Amino acid sequence: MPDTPDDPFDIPALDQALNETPFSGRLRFFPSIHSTNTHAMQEADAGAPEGMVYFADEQTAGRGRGAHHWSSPPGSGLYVSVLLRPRIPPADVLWLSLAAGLAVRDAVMQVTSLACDLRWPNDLLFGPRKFCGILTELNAEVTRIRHLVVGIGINVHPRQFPPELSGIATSLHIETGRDWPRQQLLIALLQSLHREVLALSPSADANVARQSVLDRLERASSWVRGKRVRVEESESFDGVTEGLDARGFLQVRTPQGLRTVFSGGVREINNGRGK
Ligand code: BT5
Repeated sequence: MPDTPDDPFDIPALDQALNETPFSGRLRFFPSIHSTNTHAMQEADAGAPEGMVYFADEQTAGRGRGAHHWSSPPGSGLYVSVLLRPRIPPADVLWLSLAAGLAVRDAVMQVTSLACDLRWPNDLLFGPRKFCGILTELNAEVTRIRHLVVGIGINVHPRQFPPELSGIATSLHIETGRDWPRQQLLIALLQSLHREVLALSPSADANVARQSVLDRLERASSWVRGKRVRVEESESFDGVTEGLDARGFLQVRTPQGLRTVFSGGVREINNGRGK
């Protein structure tokens, strides 16, 4: 994209800014890579330590959930994957995934002063358009997580999107009319993520941290309550969102009763049609 600004990363300065987090000394930058998540999962399998951060200027095969693609052109976004080895049961991973969304929201607010919306579990939007997606991938036994990779893609500089995304995607530039340095966003994001992960760790008071995640999502997200949605799981259904349960799952009121969304994508319904 010719109108993308020059916005390089200064790795030593980044490292210095993160010196009070476990990410210091563990930053790996790639001018171009297939997918930072794929790479992080491979490195994790090979024994890379917790706190490794893999980020790239461009992804040639950026991935979303399932078989979805994540558009990751050079110089225009943050594409970052963080390797964690949390000592929590796999059933509790949703908390980290929800907290990652809150961490991005907090970072964007710190840097741009803009408050964005959150669509369960962790899409970040301005109005109906998404500017950040998070892909959390896991390698686990039934009771133990071997490793977890939290992959975050943020559209920072794009002025426009290809036709297939223009109706559903936005960027920080489009929302504010100016460019924001990726370096500053990445620092704020990793600091914020560190705080969230620490709060949810077994040594902290996880119940307090979980309640805080629930409370902040209730306040920040227009999707948690009172939104007419279509849930696309193995069998799709429509209803109105009715808060999160004690495990962090979205509740949807349907004519057949209250249903829990476990894995599906959630879309708003307007005039009876999914959008
Ligand atoms: C996500 O998937 O939203 C998770 C995206 C995670 C991307 C990060 S980047 C760093 C790390 N490395 C990776 O390879 N991935 C992670 P999902 O909810 O499935 O949304 C994907 C859908 O969003 C696509 O099917 C498109 O419709 C749309 N989309 C694709 N690229 C987009 C973009 N740049 N901005 C907004 N929407 C996009």
